[in-house]
Amino acid sequence: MKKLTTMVLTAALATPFAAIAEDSSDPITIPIHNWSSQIVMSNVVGQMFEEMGNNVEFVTTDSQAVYESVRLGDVALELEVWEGAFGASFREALSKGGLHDAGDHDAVTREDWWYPAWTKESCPGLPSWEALNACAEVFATAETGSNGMYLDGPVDWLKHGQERVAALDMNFTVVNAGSAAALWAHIGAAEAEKKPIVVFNWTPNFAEAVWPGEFVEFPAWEDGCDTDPTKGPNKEALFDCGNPSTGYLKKAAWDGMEDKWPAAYCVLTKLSFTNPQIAEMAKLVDTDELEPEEAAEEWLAANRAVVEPWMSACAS
Ligand code: TMO
Repeated sequence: MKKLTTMVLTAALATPFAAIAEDSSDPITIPIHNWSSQIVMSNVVGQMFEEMGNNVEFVTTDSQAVYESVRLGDVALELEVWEGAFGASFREALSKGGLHDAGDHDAVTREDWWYPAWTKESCPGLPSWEALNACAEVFATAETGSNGMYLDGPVDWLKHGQERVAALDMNFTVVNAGSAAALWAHIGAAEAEKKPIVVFNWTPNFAEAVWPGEFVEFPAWEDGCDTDPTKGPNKEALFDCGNPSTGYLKKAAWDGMEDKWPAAYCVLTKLSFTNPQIAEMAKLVDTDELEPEEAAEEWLAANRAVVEPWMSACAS
């Protein structure tokens, strides 16, 4: 009898995969926000978890408050922590405890004021922010008077456009877009007449394949530019810097995720998407007009070789 036990144990130890305990059958709640790559990526990863036998549910949440939800375990994870937009909320939740950094994507991100290439004809000193400011009138609209109009992202992205304009004493009026789609509509409407515009944009995104353009170069980001007035050129103001030009894209996890869904957690820590992969996820929705779930199916079908190693390394 004793001998048999030993043999069984030896066989178990010899299996090629580290034996990961089974995931709970409770649904893994994945938060969804208001830009396409995040929604598609969440569906891609949700479909991978389902293939592994998990139950998954999606919940639409505010993109800043979500860090509090991850910390409390109301949602299990966050797949796109963009340094520029969400670094501050992520750091704050980290300091309170309950969530952790689950690793970086390969992608390098940038989020900032941006213009389509034709804009440079009306304002040749671009991409410098000082040149942009000297051309402010070129961007004036009926509502902004002699000030230029800058179309910022939806309010929940906390881009602090207004604070930046004030800190750098710029002749611009900041208008918040109601949705990401409103940004694309604004660029599309300007395109026919090659009207100069400046809008919030980011990379990786589908937009770079549709409209060549450049980010405005603001004073370089310094850590603390959002919390310490002495950082950046205006020693009395916050937000007087551009966003990080080589920002991170992280994954975040609830501290309880590893115990409750060890195999899914293992996949979360291993997965990492590149700039082109993320731009493609957004394109399937924003250009090809697929529903996010179908976009995720299509993306997964075309990228089995990318995702299968992560899943087999984490099989329970
Ligand atoms: C967070 N975002 C990608 C919309 O800049």
